[in-house]
Amino acid sequence: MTNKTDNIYAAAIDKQSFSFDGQVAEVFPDMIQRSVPGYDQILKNTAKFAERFVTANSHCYDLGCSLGASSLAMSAGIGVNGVKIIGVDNSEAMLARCHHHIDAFKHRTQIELQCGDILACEIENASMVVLNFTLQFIAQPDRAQLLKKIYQGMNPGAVLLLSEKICFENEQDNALMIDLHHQFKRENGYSELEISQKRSLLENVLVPDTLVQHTDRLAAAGFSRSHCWLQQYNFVSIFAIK
Ligand code: GEK
Repeated sequence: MTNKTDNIYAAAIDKQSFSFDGQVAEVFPDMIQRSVPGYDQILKNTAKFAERFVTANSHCYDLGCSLGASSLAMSAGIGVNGVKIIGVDNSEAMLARCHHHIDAFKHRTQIELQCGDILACEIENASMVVLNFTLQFIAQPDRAQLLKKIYQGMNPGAVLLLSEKICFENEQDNALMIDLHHQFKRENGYSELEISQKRSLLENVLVPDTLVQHTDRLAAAGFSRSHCWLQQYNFVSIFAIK
């Protein structure tokens, strides 16, 4: 599988906002690796959570699956039989590539892909649900309802893995974390123009919450406990238990 370099924003562009189109899908593995601190760690540990939480004859969900990296990570960790992983994404361009990706990598657990809105998909008999960097793209008023639906479709003792870009209430701290994130991107070869164009395109598309907003929302949805198990700058991963 070739990993094409993301240079979509290297020259000045006249796009009005960001979308998960064919151009983004084509360079996605490179884009997410170079843009999201901790992404590799999150995938590695997605497998470890799957190893511990996924039960026989249950479902796993990868909501906003993009090219299926989290589905494949879950599959790598699952040691029990009769499990189906369901990957859902509403970008046709992403899902078309996801099919190829999934076929190209060995996986022993069945992976089914659904093209659709995660706000509308059914969740049932779930022992693990992954929302890796997807909730941030859902309209803020819809987030609580989505988490409630996920909670209701999970079996007792099941795990939700929620990874997100976050913001901080204190403006100085927020600016520091954004600055360190941009430095991370520069160190990964992105130019100032690429960083600033991507930042303005994502404005109003990727809307981050604070860590407290996330944990409060998880508690309101019914989760008995949740913890941030990884943080790098303004990127976190949380596990929540039903
Ligand atoms: C990974 N989890 O590599 N319904 C379905 N899909 C959606 C919706 C929606 N309402 N909104 C956005 N998406 C992946 C990375 S990327 C994160 C996830 C990023 C999809 C969107 O099409 C995209 O594929 C994905 O959510 C977010 O572990 O690009 O920062």
